[in-house]
Amino acid sequence: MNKRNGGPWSVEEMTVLYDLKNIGKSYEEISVLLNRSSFARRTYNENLLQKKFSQTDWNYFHSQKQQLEEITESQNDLDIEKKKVIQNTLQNQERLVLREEARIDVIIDRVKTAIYQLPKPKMSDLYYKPPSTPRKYSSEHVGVIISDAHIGESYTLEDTGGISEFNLGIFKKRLRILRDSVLEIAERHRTMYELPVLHVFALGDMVAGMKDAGKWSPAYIDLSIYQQMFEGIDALRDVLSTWYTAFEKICFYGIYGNHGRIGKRGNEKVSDNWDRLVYNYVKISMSEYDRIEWMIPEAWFIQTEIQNHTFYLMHGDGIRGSMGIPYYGVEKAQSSISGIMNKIPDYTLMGHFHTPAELQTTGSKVIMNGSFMGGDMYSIRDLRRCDRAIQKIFGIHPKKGITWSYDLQLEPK
Ligand SMILES: [Mn+2]
Repeated sequence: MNKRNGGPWSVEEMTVLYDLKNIGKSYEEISVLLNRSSFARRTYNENLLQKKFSQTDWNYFHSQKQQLEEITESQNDLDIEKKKVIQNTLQNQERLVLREEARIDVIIDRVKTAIYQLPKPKMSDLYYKPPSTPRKYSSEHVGVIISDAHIGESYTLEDTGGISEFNLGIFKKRLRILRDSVLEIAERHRTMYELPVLHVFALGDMVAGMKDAGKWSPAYIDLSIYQQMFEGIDALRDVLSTWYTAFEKICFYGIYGNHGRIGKRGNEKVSDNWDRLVYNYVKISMSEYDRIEWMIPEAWFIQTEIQNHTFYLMHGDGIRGSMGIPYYGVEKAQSSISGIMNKIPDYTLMGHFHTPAELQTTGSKVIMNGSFMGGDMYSIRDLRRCDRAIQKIFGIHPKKGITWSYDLQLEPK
């Protein structure tokens, strides 16, 4: 057997040597026993054993051994303590999990109990029952905005790269669609309640304007201002006389826009305006229509009560902004107007921006009209916007104010 010789003796080797010698074994017997032992780590012969036994301070060895045993013992105690702690922790965790599960069970039980305790809904209550006799609904007024017709403006599909076109013929076609749509909407709503009064809010820019009066390009105006004016008169008389047959009363509000000004900005009074001329001409020429009320002020706005609600009407020019509809500017203008008028109008109606929109502001609502043109040279090229040709119509309830509203498409797809 080839074993490592030398190296320090283990406690076990030393102990066996000492004990066997003590009970009177010879070195020869001891060497046989040690060589066979499982912990043998060298070749034991008589000389080696004798030398080891005689040279060892056995008292010192035993005291060292005892100390070592004590240390081992306390180490074992520590390990046992650790194991106990780990075991306890695991047991605690198991208890916590169990407790949580129990809590959830209790909650589920309570919810279940609460649900069972709820009175069951009677199925009969859940069905809609139509009234046996038709319900009566209070009557409403109708409001329609006519603005931004821009009669006289003209551009072709070639001009706009196939996006949009406009001319007098297209205006007249769209006007007929507006005229008939108002009657159709009224007809639908009359199956529910009465609509005795129509409010026509003409909010300006009936005419495209004089070639030199504004920043607009004269290249896209193909009618003289005189022709624009008479086409505008003709258009308004057409729609008003038709609607006159369908409503008990018509209230006409005429607000002028910026395109109708006579001469460059600031040269004349703002009230000297081709739009206002159109409105007044229509009023005079329709004097026998005695169920039409006319409001055509010199000022650029009207504030009036309709169905117990305050309406502020304006064209909308002068509201500064960039890139299309200045929503913030509109809201700010609305709040400034409320300050001037000492009253917050329930509704502010305006045109000018050619984009239909409804904007809720503090305590008020702004309704913006579309135009007859849809996208024009300016909006398409400079604002990169092409709205559809749209005018607004809505219902006005005496208690609820504006109830419904529609965007009337003047060029249905
Ligand atoms: Mn305008």
